[in-house]
Amino acid sequence: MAGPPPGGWDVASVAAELLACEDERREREPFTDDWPGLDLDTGYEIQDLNLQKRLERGEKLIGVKLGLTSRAKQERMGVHFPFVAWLTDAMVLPVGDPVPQGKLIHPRIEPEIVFVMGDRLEGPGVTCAEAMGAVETVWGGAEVIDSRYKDFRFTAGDVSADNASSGAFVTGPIGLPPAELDLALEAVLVETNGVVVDSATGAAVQGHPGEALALAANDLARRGHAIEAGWIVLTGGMTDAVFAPPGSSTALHFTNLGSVFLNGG
Ligand code: 0L1
Ligand code: MG
Repeated sequence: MAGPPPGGWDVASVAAELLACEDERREREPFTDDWPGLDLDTGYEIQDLNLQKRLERGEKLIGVKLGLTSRAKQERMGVHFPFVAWLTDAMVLPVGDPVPQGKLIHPRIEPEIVFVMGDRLEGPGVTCAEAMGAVETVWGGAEVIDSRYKDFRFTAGDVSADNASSGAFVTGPIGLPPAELDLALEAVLVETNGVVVDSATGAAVQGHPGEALALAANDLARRGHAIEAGWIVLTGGMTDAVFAPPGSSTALHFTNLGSVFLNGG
């Protein structure tokens, strides 16, 4: 932790406030407005504390997600390095369900390459090739992000504390072994209300989504964790996220991994 927190905030009170904002669908200003010392590692402490609370209330840990692994995301959010957050079963959106507007504040949708792990992966020192060797299947996915911060305004500390704007996610119809894909070239078209508004390939994610997976394993090792067999890993938004208000429709069309459709409810 970088310096004593002013304004009465500390790891425990920020964690409690963020979970309350999530439960009450309440947005707020970033904590770093008052507590500039809330850095990435302090954010991770807050994230870990809230993971414990999520588990205590019955959620199951099912994997991890990366945030800000693409240049498109980094430039839009003004935070220029990637980081890791937790996925629980409460974040799974059943295929065909609409964006859960009743649970989220201001949802946005982003396309992701998603891994299901066949083997445990433990850093430090994991390379892209080692990481890909531990992957069982690759999927296209949609993450429905939601920030507890007004207008998605945050620093690295704020957003890591906020579990990387976690909301919900859904995976597409086709899972393939990694050897059957050239992931750097796997493309996605982002279609909103019938108009293609963005596109990218897997190379947008750290040059190759396997690099993001390696980064996650190495970052988690620093925090005393491994990526477990069977876990789901969201490797980070390939493009900027699109708004998903009620009445909207979003389709993410992957080259080989099928299409993911989400209506705004
Ligand atoms: O709100 C955000 O955009 C931060 C989380 C980033 C998620 C991602 O890059 O996949
Ligand atoms: Mg994401």
